[in-house]
Amino acid sequence: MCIDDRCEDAFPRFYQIEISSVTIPQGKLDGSCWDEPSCGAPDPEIEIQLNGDTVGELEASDDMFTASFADAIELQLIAGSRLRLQLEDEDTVRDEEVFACNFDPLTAERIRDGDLSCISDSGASIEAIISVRGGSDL
Ligand SMILES: [Ca+2]
Ligand SMILES: [Ca+2]
Repeated sequence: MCIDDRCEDAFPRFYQIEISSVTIPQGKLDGSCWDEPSCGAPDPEIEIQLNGDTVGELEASDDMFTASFADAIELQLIAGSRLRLQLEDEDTVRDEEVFACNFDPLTAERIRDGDLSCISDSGASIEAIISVRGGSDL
């Protein structure tokens, strides 16, 4: 991949993933509420899985249908890595999965594009970008 006229292999390399925003539908697929009592709004959380292992979690404020995440996750990626961005409603006992973006594998083309966003039929969405850690300092 090429950054500022310098071209290097895309893998292995450190990348950072930023979640710019997420949207959670008003109810679950079966029509029930995210949180009881009183049909509370969900508590957005992003779990990042690499090759099936959880490698990072980002939490937003509680009780929101849309959220953004200030922190970024840094990951070392090798060729053929499977990346999953899982949007959840954080719960006391067990978090509820809302929706996930899967990249199997995460390709150099996708990284060059920089966009890891995806959207579900039910209206859930994750807007995410991936960039080389340190950006133009390479
Ligand atoms: Ca819940
Ligand atoms: Ca919750």
